[in-house]
Amino acid sequence: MIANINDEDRSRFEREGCVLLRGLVDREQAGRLAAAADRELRPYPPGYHIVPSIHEWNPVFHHFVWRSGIARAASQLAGVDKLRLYGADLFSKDPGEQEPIRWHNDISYYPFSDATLVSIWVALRHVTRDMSALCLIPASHKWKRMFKPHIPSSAASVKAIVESADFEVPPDFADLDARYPGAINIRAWDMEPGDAIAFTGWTLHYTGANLSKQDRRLGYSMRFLGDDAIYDPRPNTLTPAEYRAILTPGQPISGGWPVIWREGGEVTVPELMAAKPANKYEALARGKK
Ligand SMILES: O=C(O)CCC(=O)C(=O)O
Repeated sequence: MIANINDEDRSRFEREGCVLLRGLVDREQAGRLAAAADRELRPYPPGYHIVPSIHEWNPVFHHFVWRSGIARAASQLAGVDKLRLYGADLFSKDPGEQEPIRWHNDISYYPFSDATLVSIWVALRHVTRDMSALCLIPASHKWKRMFKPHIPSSAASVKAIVESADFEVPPDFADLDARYPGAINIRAWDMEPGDAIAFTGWTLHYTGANLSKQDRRLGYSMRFLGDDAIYDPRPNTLTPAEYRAILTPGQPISGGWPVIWREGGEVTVPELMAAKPANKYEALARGKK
């Protein structure tokens, strides 16, 4: 079950570019997702792992993304009646893992110059600030600035494309916060399984080390895209070749990423893949130890 979005959630999302949604997903469902994530992560050594598109082959994530009503919650926040699924990533940080994901905003490495873009990051387990909670800079979406992307990946090819974008490197707000307590307005929350944070594609965010000695930090981020997204095939973004062929630079997108929510209408749910595609998504997963 997905909780309803209320007016206060909506106006905070609009005002601050991020909003905490306590209990958005019920605890049992979050527990099922966490167990499925642990099973998927079993072959990986301890570390910081990103598993993109797990919903394409894992039935628990497929059901959650396509049938739980989470896309409806995103549409209520954005105030739109149609959304596409841009992507969804599982982020896992094992106990003691120090690797941060540096401050970044997501639009900088998506092929859009502007877009209604709602990410919903769901805590699948308990998380605290010391356990690599998601940290955000409220109202940074209003700056409308592209920042240098960061992908904590050993995939040299992906890093080389995305991180060579010629955008400014944002300040290390976490370091500034430690050095000048109270000077920087950072939003970060302790969260229980099923709590979620929604944020826009322009909102700066970061996660730090997981200092827990025993608990894996598990977050699941789904990215929803409005039809107003203006296609901008900059060299430092990743767009599937088959989408590139049908999208027109400078125009709102008219196809490609699948429609996941249409108010009062049906959507076509893609079939679950029989198995995880060999090698296709390994590139972003990394293990250090
Ligand atoms: O959970 C993390 O470590 C990073 C999350 C993130 O950057 C995102 O959801 O866009």
